[in-house]
Amino acid sequence: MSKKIQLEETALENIMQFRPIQEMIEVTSNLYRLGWDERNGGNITYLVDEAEVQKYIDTTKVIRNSPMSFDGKELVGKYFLVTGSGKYFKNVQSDPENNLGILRVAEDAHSVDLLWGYSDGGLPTSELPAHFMSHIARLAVDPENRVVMHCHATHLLAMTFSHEITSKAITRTLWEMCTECLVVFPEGIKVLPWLVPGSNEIGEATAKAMKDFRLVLWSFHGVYGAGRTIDETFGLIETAEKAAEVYTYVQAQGGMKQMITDENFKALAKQFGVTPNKDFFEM
Ligand code: 2HA
Ligand code: ZN
Repeated sequence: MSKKIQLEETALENIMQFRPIQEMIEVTSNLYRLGWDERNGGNITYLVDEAEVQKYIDTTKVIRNSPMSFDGKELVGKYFLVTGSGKYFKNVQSDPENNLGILRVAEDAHSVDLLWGYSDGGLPTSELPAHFMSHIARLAVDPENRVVMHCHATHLLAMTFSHEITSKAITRTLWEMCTECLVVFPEGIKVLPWLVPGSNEIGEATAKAMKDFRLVLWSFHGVYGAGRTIDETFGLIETAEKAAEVYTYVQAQGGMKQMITDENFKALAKQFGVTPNKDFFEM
C-alpha cells in the first residue's frame, strides 16, 4: 500500500462522530422507550450528504449490493442511513454498526450498495419501498426533506380501530385534542386502509399521500412521518400521538363536554400564519 493511500485511510474520522448516527441512536432509543417500537417494529431512513459521509467512510468500497423491487431512479447516487431489517430499535444504541446501515442507491436504480453497517450480514428495512417512494414524493415538494420515519405509535394505532377512519374525521379529532396540532400539521393526516406491509402497493399509496401530507396513518399498523430533520419528524409524530393519547383519556373520562371551536381554529390559523387543509376545515 502506498504511503499516500495509507495517509488517506487514516484521515477518515470515527463514524460514531457522524452526527446523523448519533441522532439515529438517540431517536431509536426514545421511540423504544416510548413503547412505539416493540421488537423489530419501526424503521427510519435519513438522507445524508455525500461530502459529509466521505469524511467517515470510504465510499468506493461497497460491502455488498442488495436488490430493490422498485425503480429508484430519482435517488440514484444518494446516501441514506437506514435501520436494518428485523433489527430492534432497543439494540441500536449498544450496537449501531449491526443495527444501522449506510447505503447508496446504485446506478441501476434497482439496488442499493451497502457501504457501512449491518455487520451480521443483514439487509435494509423491509419497508424500503414505502420509505424511498416517500422520499421521492417529499423531495418533489420540499427539496429540504431528509427523514422518513415509521413507528407503531400506540394511541394513533388504537384510534384506527375505534374512530371513524376517514382522513378528515381523524384529522379533525386530532386538531381538537390539543391547540398546537393545527399549527404543527395544518395539512392534517392522511389515513390509509389496511395494506400489506413491505409491499410496493403500500409504498405507492404512502408516497402518493406524501405529496400532500407529512403524516400518513396506516390503519391497524402505525404511522409515517416526514421532515427536514430527525427532531422535526419525531416532533411531528409525537404531537399527533400526544393528541391521540388525549383523545383516549377524553373518551375514558366520558367524552367531550366542551371543545375548541371553529372560531378558535380561525384565530389560531391567523395568529400562526397557517392554512388548514381546506378539505378538512373551511376558513
Ligand atoms: O420493520 O414496522 O412495518 C417492522 C415494521 C414493518
Ligand atoms: Zn410497522
